[in-house]
Amino acid sequence: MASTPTPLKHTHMLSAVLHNSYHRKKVSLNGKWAFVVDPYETGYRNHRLGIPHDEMPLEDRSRYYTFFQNRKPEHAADMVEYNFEEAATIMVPGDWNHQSPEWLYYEGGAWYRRAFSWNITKGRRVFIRFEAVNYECHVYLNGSKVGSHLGGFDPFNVEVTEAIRGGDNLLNVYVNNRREEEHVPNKRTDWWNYGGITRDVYIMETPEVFIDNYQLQLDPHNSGMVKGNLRLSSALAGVEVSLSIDELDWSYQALSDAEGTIEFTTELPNVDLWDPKNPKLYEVCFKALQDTIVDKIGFRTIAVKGEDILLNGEPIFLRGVSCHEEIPSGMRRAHSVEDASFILSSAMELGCNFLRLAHYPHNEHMVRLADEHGMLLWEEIPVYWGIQYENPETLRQAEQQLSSMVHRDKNRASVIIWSLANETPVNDQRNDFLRKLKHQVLSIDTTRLISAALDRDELDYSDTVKRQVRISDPMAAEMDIVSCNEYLGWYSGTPDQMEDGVEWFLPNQKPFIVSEFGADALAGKHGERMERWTEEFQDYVFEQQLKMLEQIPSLRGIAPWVLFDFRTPRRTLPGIQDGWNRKGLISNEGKRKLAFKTLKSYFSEKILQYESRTLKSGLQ
Ligand code: GCB
Repeated sequence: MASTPTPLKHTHMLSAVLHNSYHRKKVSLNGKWAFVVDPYETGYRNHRLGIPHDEMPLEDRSRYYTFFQNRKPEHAADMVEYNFEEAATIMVPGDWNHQSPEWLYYEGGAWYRRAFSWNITKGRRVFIRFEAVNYECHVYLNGSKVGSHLGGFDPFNVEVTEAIRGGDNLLNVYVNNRREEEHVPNKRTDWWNYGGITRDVYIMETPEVFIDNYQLQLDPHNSGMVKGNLRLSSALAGVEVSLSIDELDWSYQALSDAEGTIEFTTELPNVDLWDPKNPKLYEVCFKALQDTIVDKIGFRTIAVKGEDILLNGEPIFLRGVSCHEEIPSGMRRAHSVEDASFILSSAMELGCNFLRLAHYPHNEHMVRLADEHGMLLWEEIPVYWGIQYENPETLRQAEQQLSSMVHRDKNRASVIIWSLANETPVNDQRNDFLRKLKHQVLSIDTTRLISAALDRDELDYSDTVKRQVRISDPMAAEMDIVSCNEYLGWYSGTPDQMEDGVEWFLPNQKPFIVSEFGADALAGKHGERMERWTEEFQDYVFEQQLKMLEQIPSLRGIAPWVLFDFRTPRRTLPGIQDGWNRKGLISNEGKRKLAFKTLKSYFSEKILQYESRTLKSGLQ
């Protein structure tokens, strides 16, 4: 009897946030792991029942083998049909697709295994942290299940205090990147679905009670004041918690309440404010019981007033670009500090002060670097196109991804916008879905702006009338910044049709950002400016767009699509696309296309324009 695998619904919610694990002491598990590709999920599901081994009734489990048991034949006649010792190896972190030509388009299940040794320290708790695994992940330590996770771009922690042994340990990780309708994103995206353990993995030790989560940010509504909160890992009352910034000679103490939390608003005098020209970070030390953790935090405010976006009270223009987390020349996911720095420096070369990290949470390295280099960020989750807005499981997954992104980055000065979604169809269920997401962000962080990349409509027009574009999405009214992806001159008409101008109908009294516009061009393909796919056509689109956008009084930023050409199996045009989206300003081989220069000079003009408007405080 053939068995159809049941879709997986279960996943444990992993409770510890372990905020700022970035600066916790840790032991890296990066490196070479054994790797077994398992397209039929043989090592994971019972082949007759089709259900995962760890969901089978206990009495049945021993009858069937699974790869996490790490069995070895004891006698020559024993039958064990897997062998990690003889298996292929793979580098962690790193998507599997680029690591062997056979795995280039692989989507499905795979097993990872690595051995490590450990010294147990009494009274310490131990966690394994995965910065990201795409998409479904089950973790087994020494043959026992210790956790699981769904979601391709958000970090999670698995507590292994009980399961870890002094001496040798074996860690098995099952990963499946099969696309599913109920996932976030679902089956249809315009980017390649890299699989595997794509970001760092490490072990962290904490005291029995540790500082699990905190936030310290300037109060956007009270100048000179800082808002803070901190949560211990246990609901312990009366624990003395202290925060200090030596450089400012500042400290704050409080006792935890019955939930193990503190919450306060207090003065933070003499702060040198963080901004793109002065990305000043302070070392902040948090202490409670045996736990001490240091973070680097920049202090700034971000707010909107009418049509302005105010950074530290001064109007700014967001000179941005959108980017994926991909190293195109390597056809791989970016995962290291060096990778993040490569992407960031390419945006800085354009003259950007703003980067839209599309379409999912990027690596923490990127956010930390942006803090150090003064780059403003838009972060988003892959609530993208037509996911299942009516499905509570889809909402749960979106909320989990959003909450872990906001928790991870809520102390980063660079992050100014949380984006809830990208190009999502307007209907009641979707509106409700986005409202729930907004509510969730606000339950964690009230110091940043909320937006979403919305669609726009075009009104009917004839050749004699100016084109008319409007945003009629009701969610626009609920955003701090109205943003939309508009592709005039590419998906909608041609660039010459923009010569007569375009009339925009936008919600009143809100800043407006164009979160995407662009055009495909194959680097090195030249021709007339009305010949599609040439650099000249792309450049013409950019020229027309920039001219048009300048006419919009509430325009406060742009993030054109996209910094680099990126891989996407949706794009099949032979000789031009061949599996790549060619809207990059930089090609997959690093060539700057004509439009790169056009955008760069627009940004230099913007710098001058804003410099003269903000002489008092200097350019943001
Ligand atoms: C969009 C999407 C982006 C696509 C882009 C395109 O609106 O947000 O993910 O890659 O258009 O090139 O069509």
